[in-house]
Amino acid sequence: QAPRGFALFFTGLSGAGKSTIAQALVAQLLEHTSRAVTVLDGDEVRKHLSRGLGFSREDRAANVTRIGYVASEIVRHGGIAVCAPIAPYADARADARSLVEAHGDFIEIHVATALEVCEARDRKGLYAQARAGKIAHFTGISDPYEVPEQPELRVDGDGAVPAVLAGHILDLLRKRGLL
Ligand code: GGZ
Repeated sequence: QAPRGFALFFTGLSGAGKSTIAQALVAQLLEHTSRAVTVLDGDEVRKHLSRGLGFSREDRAANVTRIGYVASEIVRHGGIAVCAPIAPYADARADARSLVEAHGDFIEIHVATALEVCEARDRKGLYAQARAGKIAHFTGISDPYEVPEQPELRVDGDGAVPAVLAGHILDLLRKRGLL
């Protein structure tokens, strides 16, 4: 019997550490499974799957729903999908969840790094640009982030080591019988 597929859906602010934790997780995951792991990272998705979309509520919803659809196809075939968009709106996250849950498990992981920490890191200089009014609708500055109420897991990205957080996620997967 083919193993049940699942999606790991990271959500959180820009600079929260979603991609870094996702990368650490994939590395650890591949030590425990020979199943295909497909990463749908925010940046990559916007270059390909969602090219042309902006950051209005509608465009973000379209982006997140597309990610959910691709993840659902991966999960339908028994694969593992790792998604890492900001996904600031609860209703779009719920759409992605219901697409995936038709075929397997949806594990929502809120990377709850404080805005102050994300802004202090400002790895790409985007927060400074948003504060200067050069980027409109920037999540956390001039656009909302709806905090997930009941994610499967909430991790505090403030000072944590990505590999340690990834370890906690693997523990959760084991507990759920997914690994
Ligand atoms: C938020 C923005 C914006 C605005 C450009 N708001 O840290 P990054 O740079 O690499 O990740 C952010 C990425 C967000 O795209 P997502 O597809 O994850 O967003 S959503 O789920 O809401 O559709 C950031 C960059 O794009 N970026 N403009 N206005 N982040």
